[in-house]
Amino acid sequence: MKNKYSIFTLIKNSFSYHENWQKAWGNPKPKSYYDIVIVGGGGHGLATAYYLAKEHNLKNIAVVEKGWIGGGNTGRNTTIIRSNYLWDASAGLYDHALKIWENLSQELNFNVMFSQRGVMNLAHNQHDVRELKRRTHANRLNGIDCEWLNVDQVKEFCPIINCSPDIRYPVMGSTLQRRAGTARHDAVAWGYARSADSMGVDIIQNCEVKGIKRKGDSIEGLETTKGFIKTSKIGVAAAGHSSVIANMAGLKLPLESKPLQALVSEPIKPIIDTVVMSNAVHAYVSQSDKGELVIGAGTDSYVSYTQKGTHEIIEGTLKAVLELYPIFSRLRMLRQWGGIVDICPDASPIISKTSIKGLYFNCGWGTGGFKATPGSGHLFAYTIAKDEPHALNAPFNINRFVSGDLVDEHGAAAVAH
Ligand code: FAD
Ligand code: PYC
Repeated sequence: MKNKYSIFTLIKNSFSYHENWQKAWGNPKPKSYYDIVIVGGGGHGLATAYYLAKEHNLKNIAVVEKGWIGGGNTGRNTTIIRSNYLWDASAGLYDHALKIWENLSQELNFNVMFSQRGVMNLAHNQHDVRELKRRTHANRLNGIDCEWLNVDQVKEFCPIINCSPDIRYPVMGSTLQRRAGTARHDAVAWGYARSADSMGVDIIQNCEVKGIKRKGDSIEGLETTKGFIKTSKIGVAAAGHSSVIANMAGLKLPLESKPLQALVSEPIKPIIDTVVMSNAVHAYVSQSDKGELVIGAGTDSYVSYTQKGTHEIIEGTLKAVLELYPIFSRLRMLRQWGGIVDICPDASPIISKTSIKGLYFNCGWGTGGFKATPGSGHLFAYTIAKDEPHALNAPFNINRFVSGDLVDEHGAAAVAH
């Protein structure tokens, strides 16, 4: 494995996280007033609070989380991190995040196990080949590393892929982004939470937002299961549930919420030291540091808030995985789960002010927001603190659905569509 950190460091970090949580964070009662309340204690919300405190010197901040921090999509995703998106706006956004990932463990003094083991995107037909070659060129023009591998090079880089021309979806080449890779999902939430907490941010778990109080076009506060919290700025980072919260303020968002599922196998010795995505067959595979194969599927085709998903989707994914990697045929599944992702019509996110003064949304990441966590938190904090977008998130404003200035992204994981 090309990982800089050992499993022992991870275990040590996990223990100190739990001790710190009990001793230092506890679970504070909300104060009656905060300058800013972030809704959602996932990676995006916690990173936002961290950058608000660190870069904008704002300290009277709360993060309210209905469950436990990192228990949403942050702790449920397959941790693929890459920035090989097609359009300039997306490339700018995701590469901003990737650059922060490269130094995040050091910055937070917390091992997020960022591992630049490379991400491959396989092509299975002429259309894929053209689309992925076009993306390779577009990435390079944006200064993003990307290579095109022919079939022999695919076999050399990842020998367990079945490159026979006779299979149902033959491999015809692949892109490779070497700076891309994976990280330890919940460590990202813990690392940001610990640093935000040390700068005075209140992180309040088991605190569900039930209502948003407005006075005219301004925010007055939040109704929560722990009482009313007065505030003049609310930043929502509640993936999957953004529309529900927008409705509380009388706003409608152009989002669909759907289950996306994943699974891991029983742990085995190191067998795949990169990440392989295959958008055409909706299957992607990597191996965690514990040895489990991490396998992702496509979204369910219907909207729902059930965090599980249908077996039909998993079956289709496993058929594709077995054809591409016959060596996995006798492996058993260890566990399967789902998360709810909210998807914009153009497969790009929203990081934006709204028509309501003091209400900001960070949502619509669909199947691909984990990779964006540090960049998204950084830019959302800027937008909330300055009440205007940073140049990098300006294209991802909410008004694009009125103006028609969409960022119709083709580099989003195909599982988004
Ligand atoms: P979350 O971590 O979901 O945090 C939002 C929080 O808001 C939750 O903890 C929730 O409890 C809380 N909340 C909701 N409603 C309320 C309320 N009313 N009051 C208070 N709190 C509330 N992305 C990638 O880049 N790469 C991948 O490989 C990848 N794979 C994925 C695989 C799966 C199976 C899934 C489900 C997603 C995947 N994603 C991936 C997408 C990624 O997980 C998300 O885009 C990202 O984690 C979103 O982070 P977040 O902090 O916004 O959301
Ligand atoms: O956005 O790269 C991605 C991704 C992979 C799996 C789910 N999302």
